[in-house]
Amino acid sequence: MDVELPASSELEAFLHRAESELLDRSCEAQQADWVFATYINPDSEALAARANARVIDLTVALAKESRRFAGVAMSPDSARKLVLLRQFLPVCAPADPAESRELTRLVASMQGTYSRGRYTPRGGSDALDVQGLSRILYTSRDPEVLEDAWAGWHRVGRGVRSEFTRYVELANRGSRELGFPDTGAMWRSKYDMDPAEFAREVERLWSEVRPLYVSLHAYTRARLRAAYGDERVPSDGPIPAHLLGDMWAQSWEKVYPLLAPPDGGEYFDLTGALTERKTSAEEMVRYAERFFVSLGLPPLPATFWERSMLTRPRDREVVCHASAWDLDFVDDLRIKMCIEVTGEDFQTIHHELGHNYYQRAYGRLPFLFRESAHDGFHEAVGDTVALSVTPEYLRRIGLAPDGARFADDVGLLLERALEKIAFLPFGLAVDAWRWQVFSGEVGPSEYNSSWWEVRRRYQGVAPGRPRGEEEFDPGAKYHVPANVPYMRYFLAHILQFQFHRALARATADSGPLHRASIYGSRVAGDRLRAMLEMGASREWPDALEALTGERRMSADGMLEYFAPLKRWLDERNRGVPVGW
Ligand code: X8Z
Ligand code: ZN
Repeated sequence: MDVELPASSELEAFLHRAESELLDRSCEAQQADWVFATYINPDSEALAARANARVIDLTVALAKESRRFAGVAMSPDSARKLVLLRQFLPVCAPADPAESRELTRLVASMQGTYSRGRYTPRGGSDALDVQGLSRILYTSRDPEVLEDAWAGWHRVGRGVRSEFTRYVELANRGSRELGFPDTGAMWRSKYDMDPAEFAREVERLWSEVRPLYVSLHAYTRARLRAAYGDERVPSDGPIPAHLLGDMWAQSWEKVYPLLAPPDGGEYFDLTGALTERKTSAEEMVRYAERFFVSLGLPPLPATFWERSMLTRPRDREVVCHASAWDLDFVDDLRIKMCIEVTGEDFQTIHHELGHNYYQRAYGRLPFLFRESAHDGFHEAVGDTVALSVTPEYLRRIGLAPDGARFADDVGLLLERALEKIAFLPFGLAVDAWRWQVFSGEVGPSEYNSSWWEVRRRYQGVAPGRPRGEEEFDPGAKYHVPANVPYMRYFLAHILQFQFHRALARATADSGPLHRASIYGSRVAGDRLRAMLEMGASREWPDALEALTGERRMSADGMLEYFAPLKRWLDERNRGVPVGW
């Protein structure tokens, strides 16, 4: 017996309704999330949870309903929209409304717990949040002080563990109802390829850059051993995670002074230059905006300046972790950050505006296309621009005086590598761990041991002292309690160099990549815009091609950028143990 298929006009009508309802509910959820993130209290938490549950319920219902169009003749756009509808959610909830509400409540509550985390360092009098404790991690060189601040912050994970355990259960139930084996598989299905193939793709990219990481790791370990002593840093084992200048040992540029090549020239102190000028948070954002404008993109709307949260309010609890928003999915752009006047935040601001410029570029497309090509693209845009914040650029815009002394090439590259290359295995480890958790390969009784096992395997780092199962160290990294997938940042770190190389070459800059800046280049701006304006309307290889002419993600740009450093490191590492 033939089953009659719905007409394609019925599909068009369905998509039209789906997009309009999703836009409506998503705006409501964005508004509730914004209020929650900038004013944490039990009411804003409950409202955000409720609004998010409404988006999830609607999306899950629509995704299920869409199954009846399988086999219907349709346009490429409609086919693409059906794919995107199934991938729309960062987390699926079970059909049971009580369970979907419970799930979104858990996510809001875990975020609140994380944001309220405080610890008073030994001998101190003030309870510090993650920013304050992080400052200790990158300013102190006393290993006891470092370990105290590190362990103090990581206590926040304990309060996340039980909610996380239940969240895994509910999220998996929701993913299975939509036909995915588990939530990790659902996350891996968002890359226009088979989920298993995506996992292999990630391993391929990692294998291309791993030799560079291993060289950097060996050099760093040897220098930290010289600074902190043989009893604190092993000659051939993992590096203690609290000695790398960052709470999660994810980026190591803060320990550059301990690692700087002798006679490598001074590293320009951007933090010092900004502080000396008494640069305000808003002025920091203006610098980044001017960069985007120099590429031919429009200035930010007036509402951006009226509605953004640029600094930490004194009178209430907020989510300080930086993020970029588009509340109406058109041009109600905002960032939310607790900006400090540092070179690091100068870069993060470029990162966030990259999100805003992407959002605005795709804001006129049909709703389901208002996304990046894949989530790694979203994370890569602002970082690509920030790679053009070179010494020469800082001089051009007058932030560095004419006579400023900069590190030589090796110094510049080493600092960048400590930020970008060191990050790669951390970017992998967070979701390598979560994928195991969602698949059930790792159960709650091994959450913490498996976390350190994965971090040791990829990063070659270890906690200063053994960590038991009473701790929950993944819960001390924002994206875990906040339910934000993390593989996007690994991909973005590779992609930004691929983008940077293509844009630098498009401007006919044939010099070394680390000296290239696209500032002021309309040619680069047009290329970038061509990709941004596509949003998610096409599969990501099409978007990649629009910017780079290539259809495969490749680490070649990154390897070319760091090639002189790799040679230098390998010379330094002669006679030094490599690996862990
Ligand atoms: O979370 C972020 C951005 C917001 S999407 C500030 N990043 C990751 C992190 O902080 O862990 C940027 C780099 C990696
Ligand atoms: Zn981001």
